[in-house]
Amino acid sequence: MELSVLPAVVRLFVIYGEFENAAPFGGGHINETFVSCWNQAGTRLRYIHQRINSSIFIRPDEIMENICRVTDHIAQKLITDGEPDWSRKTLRVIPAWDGKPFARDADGNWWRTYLFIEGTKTLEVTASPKEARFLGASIGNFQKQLASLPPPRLHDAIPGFHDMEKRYVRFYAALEKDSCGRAKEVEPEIDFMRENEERGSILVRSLRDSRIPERICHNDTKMNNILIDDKDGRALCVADLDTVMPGTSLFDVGDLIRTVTTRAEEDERDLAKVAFDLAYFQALLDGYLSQALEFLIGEETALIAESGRNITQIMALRFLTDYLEGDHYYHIKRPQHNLDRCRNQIALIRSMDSQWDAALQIVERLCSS
Ligand code: ADP
Ligand code: GN1
Ligand code: MG
Repeated sequence: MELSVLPAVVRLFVIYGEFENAAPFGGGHINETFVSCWNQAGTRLRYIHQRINSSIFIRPDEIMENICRVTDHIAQKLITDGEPDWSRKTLRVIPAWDGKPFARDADGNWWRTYLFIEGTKTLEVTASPKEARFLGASIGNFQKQLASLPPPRLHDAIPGFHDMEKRYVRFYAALEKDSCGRAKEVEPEIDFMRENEERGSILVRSLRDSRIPERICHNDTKMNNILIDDKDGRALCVADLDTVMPGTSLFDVGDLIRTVTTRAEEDERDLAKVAFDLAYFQALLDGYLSQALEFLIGEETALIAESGRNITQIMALRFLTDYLEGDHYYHIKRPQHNLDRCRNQIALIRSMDSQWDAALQIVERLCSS
């Protein structure tokens, strides 16, 4: 995208002051994110602008309706609870001049704007169990806050997003087509996917059969979607709300386990570094359950360890599918980036498997205390 469009784009939104500059920001795989600086009567303020990836989110208007409902609800709760820092603890949507929570540029691209939450950072890896605990607590709290969102049901931002069975259908179609001739390079990964297919559908089957309840969840709780307060290292605000929709609490705890329990980044190529760490697992769940145990049912807690393995598997499958299809979905920075990510996730599952009984015992202990 041409950066020269930014001055016109940022002026589509209701922002007071003189626009100074704008630049790319953050490292998400899906949207394009920018930060702009404004001079507001002598004070410098910043905003986040995102070009919504409308080939992935085909109804950006519905996404923004979900996000407004969710952020307004959380803001109301924080204010009612007397939280002075409420405007940093939830994203705040800035409307466009027509009052809508999005705007379209001259080329038809969809844009949105948020207040920039100052004094925060995001993590690509966790450096201590304490950080893991904060991250877990923030998602438990997010789910708790949204448990009281009044009807109607949120829109399905991406139907079947964590539906392993549907993801396998697409994987097999990509394999059959093999449009880039890459299948022959990835036989061990394909074998892994086949071997784990049956086990992988446990979450989606449990949800479909109503053995676990539908709840509003975030669906993309990897740790760089959580803003950390520079001041005290606590998880301050849950960001990247595109995928907030009905699902199971286990999708969120599973994605946290996937990203928080290893010191390696998701695309680390040295697989010896990709290790599941029980101390971080315990701290993460201790934080999560400090908020969530009051509403989770036994059928959910029984699947917590499995959820980490499950969401790691669905990511491995999606990275591999994208690699086979020619890297259309995730932003990549090198030719085999998606394959590296897939191998990394498989390595993480193997490491989880090697410590499985200990992980189950941790969950059992935390849930009974
Ligand atoms: P993507 O969907 O591409 O992952 P995100 O919504 O996660 O995009 O945004 C990308 C990054 O921008 C985040 O990881 C975070 O670092 C930063 N970010 C997003 N929203 C804000 C905000 N309101 N204030 C400060 N930083 C933000
Ligand atoms: C994407 O948007 P981002 O980068 O936070 C993806 C997630 C994956 C993640 C893997 C809408 O998240 O599902 O877990 O990459 N989001 C979407 O890093 O597909
Ligand atoms: Mg993100």
